Amino acid sequence: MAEKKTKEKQPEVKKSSLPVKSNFSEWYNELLLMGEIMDVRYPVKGLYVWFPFGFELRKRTYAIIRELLDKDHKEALFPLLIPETEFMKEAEHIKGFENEVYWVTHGGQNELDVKLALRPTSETAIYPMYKVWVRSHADLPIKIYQIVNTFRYETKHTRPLIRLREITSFKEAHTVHATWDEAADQVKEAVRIYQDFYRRLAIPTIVSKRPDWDKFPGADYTMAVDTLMPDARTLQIGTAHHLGNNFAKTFDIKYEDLNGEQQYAHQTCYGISERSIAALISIHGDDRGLVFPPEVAPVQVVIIPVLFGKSDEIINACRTVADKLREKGLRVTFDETDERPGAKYYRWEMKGVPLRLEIGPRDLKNNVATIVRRDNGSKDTGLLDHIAEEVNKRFELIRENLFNKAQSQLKERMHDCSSLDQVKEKISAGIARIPWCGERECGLAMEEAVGAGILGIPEGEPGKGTGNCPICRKETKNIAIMAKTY
Ligand code: A5A
Ligand code: ZN
Repeated sequence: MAEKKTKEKQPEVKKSSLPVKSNFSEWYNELLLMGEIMDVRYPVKGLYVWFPFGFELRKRTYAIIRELLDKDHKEALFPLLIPETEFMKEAEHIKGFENEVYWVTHGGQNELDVKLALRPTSETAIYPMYKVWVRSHADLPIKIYQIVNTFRYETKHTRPLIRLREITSFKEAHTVHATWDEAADQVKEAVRIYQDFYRRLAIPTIVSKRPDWDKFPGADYTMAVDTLMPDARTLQIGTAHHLGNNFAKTFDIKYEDLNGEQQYAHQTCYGISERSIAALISIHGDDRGLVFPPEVAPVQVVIIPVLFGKSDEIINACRTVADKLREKGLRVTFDETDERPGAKYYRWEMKGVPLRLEIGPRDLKNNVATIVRRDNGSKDTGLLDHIAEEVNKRFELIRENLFNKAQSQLKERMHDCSSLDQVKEKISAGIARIPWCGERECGLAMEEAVGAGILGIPEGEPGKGTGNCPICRKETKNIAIMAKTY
């Protein structure tokens, strides 16, 4: 009752209120609220609240990254507060983060002797401990990750899930190796893990080596995973950094090698955040709301009785189907509310439920359910006797369709260019590829000229192209990708 009243008073929360996806920014913000992912009304800029439904999506998404990492990483947990003395050790790292750090200066009324940073990332919390933990080559490699909140005083426009001041779902891994080459292999492995992760979310990715001026502060180099958002801007959804022995030197992380000599260790770190969920929502969602791959959908199947008059028979059939599916471990909602079917369809479509099962008198007579796919709207029937198989078969199709659709959209919006004018034109709708000699001055001039960033040279492609650098005209085999970025 109460709900009905508010609905009448606030017509903007009605059916027509989700903006079309082509108005991406409005669509995104409204969908987070209507889909009950995030509440953006928390009274601190850049901080948002996970609704229970959104949190469940987060839980399922992060279960995948945990599963992938747990194969050969250990999960741990380090403190949120970092003493200024540790934080200030690595010069490049400080330079990169000093304008983004929140400081704790007081305990109650007392001013602290040593200020404490809220971690913007945890190198300086973890590496003092690695100094203690690493003794000999036999202790290596170490591969540890944690999933925590981190704080960054972002000055660019904040956006829910995309640019946060409290990143609530920061998965950071920190590894220690004997040699530089082993660390380099780990960076490759990290990128592979992230690609597997995003493949499970049906999100296509572009992997590239960031230009030197855009690498992680304190790293030798940075590999980045990006995806293309509907508004034609790319979003960096993961990074893996080769830290060389830069941090080992400042934090004195050494091991005794086989010859009994002390050596500096080599390190990597790699991270993802809830941007993964921003990408998931943005890439798959449509004008009707959320669309989820079955693996992460909080509700995987909704069952809706189609009743003409009161029918215990249909209700019972729906219950039996729900039980059968739940027995197979599926997440099922049987919507028994007395709303009209149309209103129910609308609600569960908004929530991204991959399959809707309708059971009416005719279905029951034929011993089938009508099955409607959320991803493409297709409608057919499945035998009640084999309902779990029918459902799982369609889950597979949905997963593939979502990925293929997203992948072909990405390909369609990726253009080979030979001049900066062409780049300028193409990046308003997507991603541009253009020869680049690889020199810093040329790269910066290219960014300046088109008003967009160089993501980097795509993985596996150095030396694969041919053309002339648009700035110095030198012939080059390297191709850079350029895009407007978040
Ligand atoms: N220690 C390493 C792993 C690190 O901090 N790397 S990073 O700065 O690149 O962050 C890892 C990932 O977190 C980024 O690739 C980006 O996807 C995400 N991220 C960074 N800042 C963010 C912010 N303010 N809000 C949401 N996600 C963010
Ligand atoms: Zn050049």
